[in-house]
Amino acid sequence: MSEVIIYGMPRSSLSRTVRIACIEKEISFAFRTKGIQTPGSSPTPELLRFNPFGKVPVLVHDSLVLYETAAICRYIDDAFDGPLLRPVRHDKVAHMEQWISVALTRLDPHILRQFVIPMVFADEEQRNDPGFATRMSRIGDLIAGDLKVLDPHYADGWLFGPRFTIPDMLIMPMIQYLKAMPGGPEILAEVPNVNAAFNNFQARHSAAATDPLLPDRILRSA
Ligand SMILES: N[C@@H](CCC(=O)N[C@@H](CS)C(=O)NCC(=O)O)C(=O)O
Repeated sequence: MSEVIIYGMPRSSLSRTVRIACIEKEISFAFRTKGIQTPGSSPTPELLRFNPFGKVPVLVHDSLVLYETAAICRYIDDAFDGPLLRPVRHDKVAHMEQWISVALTRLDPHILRQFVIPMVFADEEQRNDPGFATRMSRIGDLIAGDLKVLDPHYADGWLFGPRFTIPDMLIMPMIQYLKAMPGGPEILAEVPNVNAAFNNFQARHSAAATDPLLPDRILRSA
């Protein structure tokens, strides 16, 4: 069998999730960013060859080409020996699917698409628009509400107690971006279990090995 290749962008949260899954599964993989567009540009022909929607991450393994983060993570978990990235009991697996959906259809749009990305990429004119601060405050409130729902489920460590599973791998990288934004630490201060889980995440090898190393320049502009 050939090596797993992950195509992604260095600072893409979802690309990071699948890299974390590979590291936690203890498989060797190559992370390739060459030929992939920079954020905000049109998808490159190279990427469109693998994913007609022009998004990362993409996994290539032998003849398998796979896109969509949740599908990639499940494949990594099922196709290789190594620590399980999911719970064992069927009811818990069903709950894991629930949290994966929440992470991808609610937390990702709220935290990354509607809060972090506008904060980082807004130009001077957008920033001076009085509506900008109002929109950011409104979405900050939505995120705070989402995380309050999550918080009791992180009371025993990860979502499934001691086992670090796929939804944690989706959620924790989002929390890292949130924490780096103005207002983010205040939101996290209200959810101590999520905050403690994030501190545990940062201590993991998979987190350190995939850290987006956000430059001051980006953070200052946010
Ligand atoms: N539903 C997709 C979403 C993928 C996605 O939106 N990826 C972002 C990076 S986190 C991306 O490719 N952005 C680049 C672009 O839109 O040009 C998944 O779960 O993988």
